[in-house]
Amino acid sequence: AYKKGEVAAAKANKSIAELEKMPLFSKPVLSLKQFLLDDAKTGIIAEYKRQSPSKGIINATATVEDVTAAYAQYGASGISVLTDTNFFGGSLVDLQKATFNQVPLLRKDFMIDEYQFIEAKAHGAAVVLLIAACLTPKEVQHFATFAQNIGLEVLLEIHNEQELAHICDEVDLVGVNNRNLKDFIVNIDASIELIKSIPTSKVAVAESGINSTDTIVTLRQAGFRGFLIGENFMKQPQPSIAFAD
Ligand code: IGP
Repeated sequence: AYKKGEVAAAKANKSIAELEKMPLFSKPVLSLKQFLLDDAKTGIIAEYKRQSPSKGIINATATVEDVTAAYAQYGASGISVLTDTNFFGGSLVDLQKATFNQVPLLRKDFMIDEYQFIEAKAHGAAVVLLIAACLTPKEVQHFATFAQNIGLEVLLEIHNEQELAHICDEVDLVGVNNRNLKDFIVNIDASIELIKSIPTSKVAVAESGINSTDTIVTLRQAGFRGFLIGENFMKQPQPSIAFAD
C-alpha cells in the first residue's frame, strides 16, 4: 500500500513522456546475463545499501560514487543499488550516480507498476528485480515482457518451491534469496536445494547473507553463476569487494 502511494506521487511529479526523454532511457545497456556467464569475471553483484529492515544502519557515510567505483575497480560483474526509500534509504538519484561505471546496473526495489520500469531505464538500470513473493505468476510474466520491450533484463527472485511456478520464458535470471523476508533468517542450504529445480536455461543468482569466499565456492559448485552481496561489503568503513569478518 505504501509503494502504491509513492508510485502515484512519482507519476504526478514526472510523466512517462518526460522519463522517456531522459538521455539514459534510450541508451543501450550492458547485459548482466552475459557478464555472469563470462568465466573470466567474478560473478559478484555488489550492492550499495545504506540501511536495511533487518540490520538498521549499515553505513551512513560512504557515498554511492565512491563505493560503486571501488566495486567496479575490484571486479564486480554487476552493481546493485537500492532505490527504495522507506526501508532502505535509497533513491533513483543513487542509481543514476552509479551509471559512470562500465558494469551492468540493477535497480533494487519492489516493482509493482510499469511506470517504475520506465523510471529504472531512464536512470540507467540494465536489470530490474521482480520479487515472486510480491507478485502473481501472471504479473511476473506481464512485467518481464514489459521490461524486455524497453531493453531491460529481468532478475526474478524466489525463496521457496512454490515460487518456482513464477519462472517464465521472459525472465533472464533467477535469484534465490537465502533470507526469508518474513523472519530475516538466512539459510544457504535452502538455495542449494532449490537450484536443482531451476531450469538450466536461466542464470542462477544466490542472494543475501554471503560472507566468505568458501560460501561462494560452495554455491558455484551447486550451479550458481551470480552472487549478490550487500551487507558484508557495506559494513566496511570503505566498502569494496573484500570480505569483512
Ligand atoms: C543482499 P546481503 O545479506 O548481502 O546484504 O543481501 C541482497 O540479497 C538483499 O539486499 C536483498 C533484497 C531483496 C533487498 C535480496 N532481495 C529484495 C530488498 C528487496
